[in-house]
Amino acid sequence: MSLAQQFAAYSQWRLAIIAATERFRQWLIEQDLSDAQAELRLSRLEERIREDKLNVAFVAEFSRGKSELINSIFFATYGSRVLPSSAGRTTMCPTELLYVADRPPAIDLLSIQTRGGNTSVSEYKQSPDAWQRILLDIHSAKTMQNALRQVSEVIRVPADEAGRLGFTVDATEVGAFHVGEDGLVEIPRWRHAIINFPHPLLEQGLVILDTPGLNAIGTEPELTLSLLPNAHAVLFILAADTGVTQSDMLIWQEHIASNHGARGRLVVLNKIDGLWDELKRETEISAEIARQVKTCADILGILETRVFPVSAQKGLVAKINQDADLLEKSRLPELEAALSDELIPAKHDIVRDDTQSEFWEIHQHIRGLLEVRRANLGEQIAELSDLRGKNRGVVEYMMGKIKVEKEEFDTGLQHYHAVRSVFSTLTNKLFAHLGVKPLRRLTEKTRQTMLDATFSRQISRAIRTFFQEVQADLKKSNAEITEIRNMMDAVYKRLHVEHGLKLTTPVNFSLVVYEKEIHRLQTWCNTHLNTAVQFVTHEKKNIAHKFFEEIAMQSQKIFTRANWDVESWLKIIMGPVETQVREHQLHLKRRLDSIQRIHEAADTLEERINELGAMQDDLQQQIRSLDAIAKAMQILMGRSRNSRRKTGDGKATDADAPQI
Ligand SMILES: Nc1nc2c(ncn2[C@@H]2O[C@H](COP(=O)(O)OP(=O)(O)OP(=O)(O)O)[C@@H](O)[C@H]2O)c(=O)[nH]1
Ligand SMILES: [Mg+2]
Repeated sequence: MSLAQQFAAYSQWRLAIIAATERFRQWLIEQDLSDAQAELRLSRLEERIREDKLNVAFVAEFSRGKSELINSIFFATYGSRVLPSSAGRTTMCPTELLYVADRPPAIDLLSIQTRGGNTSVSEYKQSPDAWQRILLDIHSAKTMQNALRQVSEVIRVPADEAGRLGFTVDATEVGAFHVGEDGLVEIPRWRHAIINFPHPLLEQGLVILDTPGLNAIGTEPELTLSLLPNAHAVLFILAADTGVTQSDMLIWQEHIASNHGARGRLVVLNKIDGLWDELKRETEISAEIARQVKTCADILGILETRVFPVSAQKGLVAKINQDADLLEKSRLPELEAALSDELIPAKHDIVRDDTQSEFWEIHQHIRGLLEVRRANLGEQIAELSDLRGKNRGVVEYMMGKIKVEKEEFDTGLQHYHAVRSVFSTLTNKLFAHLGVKPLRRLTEKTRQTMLDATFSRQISRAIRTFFQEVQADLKKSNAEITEIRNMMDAVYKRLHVEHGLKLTTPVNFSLVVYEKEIHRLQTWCNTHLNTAVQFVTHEKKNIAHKFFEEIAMQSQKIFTRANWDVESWLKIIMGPVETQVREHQLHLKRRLDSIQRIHEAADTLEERINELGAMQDDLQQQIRSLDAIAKAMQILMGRSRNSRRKTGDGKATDADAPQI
């Protein structure tokens, strides 16, 4: 299957998941089982799945053929080059291609001058006014090409201005910018471009990131810290005519190989058409290509199977001219197949994990609730059935027994209320360490220290202290999480043993993933920021300060997500206790009611037993419909596992949906 076909199949699957989630949401409302929280979680899940994006980044030194490769993989059907591709530096700024339906087709451009301030690209994304918009006429290839040529625009500025904007001006350093004969430095006109384009794959959530060569990647922290590590696939492109150069190696080491754990890294050896030679036999050419692939793999320290030799240019020509032989020779289809094998399973994983944590949790909670109701009803029917043929004295005895039970439970509840208050004290303590506000205060303090610093080591120390405090806060938060969990474990046990409530063990939770993310930021900081700080010039201090702003923003993002996770975990461990306590209270009240009415001869025993029997039938029916909904979702999830197996991914079955 081609990438487009696989993506379409995936999109259908995604729609089916959304439909199943929606059915579940409606059913909960109809059955009067929904609450505000479940409602919110399910509608958020639907929204997230619907709007979920899949990011593919193309990274390489300039002129390796990134833009041409994007044209050939995604835009051949337009009959010509959509992105500009030419010799020398072409793409001057990071360019995202995506589609958002409520915006017109356009290219939005952010001026390079914005680098002078402290605002990051992702913050600018929230304020559309900061961008210049050029509308795209998608029916005219010519006007589109003209508009897209903007990504290649440059301006000439004095060297100190270039420095202020974060460009390294140096005649000797690899990837640095040079002062021309006119005393000026040529720099990109734009800092970032976003192309909104109604292409079928982009409409389905694909986001393509085209990047400029080395000097631009290094100077825009957002690329290194956020866009590249978060991409679901990164294609690193080399060219057969240049081999692996020193600057290729720098990009590889700094931006791709160092991203441990990141999946979907593919290496492309482009321009293999340069090796085609009519005077050589096919086998000789293939051997030469294989030799180059091996050399690249050896130098980069990866498996040969991860290097894909292609000719982007011939692939594009072949697709436009519908020349099947040339397409095969370009080897583009092999790369496309590998790309979809990386992307689609990654996408399935994301949707499945998300569904797992929302749909299945709510399902299990409701399932548990219905089970409790069923058990309670059964118990009540058995209790009343036992009274058949018994005299008033026995009824009175039973009534007394239930009253005692109810009193005991009410006394037990006092303990539970005390626990609730400890729970809120502990969560307040937790949020005092993990909250975004305390982090902001710490950031502000660090920023001020950096501004006041006279020596580079003061800046380094401020950064080190910042990370130490952030890590310490996470550590303390983790300890508090353990304390809360242990307390809840004791509460679960007590309610289970003393009152028969069906509570097993509270789910575990930890902040380890976030600690790792902070650690990654710190590593980046040590390699980039502290080295920049080694030079004590005024500009370097400025750059250090700007980079720090980026770190501050990234940490804030990490903390915001951590807070979100903690909040939902707290609800997950507290929720079942609250529901079950409420159900048990109701159950005791109903038992007492029934027996009182029988005692007062307001109801006959048989009438009451029959009534409860009918309620039991309704409940059975409710459980059956819930199981049917869950079964349908499980089949959908299974479909994702099967398609993963097809791709040969051994981890396919490790996150199965819970058994029902
Ligand atoms: N022979 C040959 N040339 C190619 C191939 N792919 C790209 N090129 C040429 O290489 C040059 C650079 O291609 P681009 O697509 O602009 O490269 P890029 O990596 O996007 O470069 P920047 O935008 O400058 O970072 C252009 O002249 C392309 O025509 C290929 O497969 N074979
Ligand atoms: Mg380019």
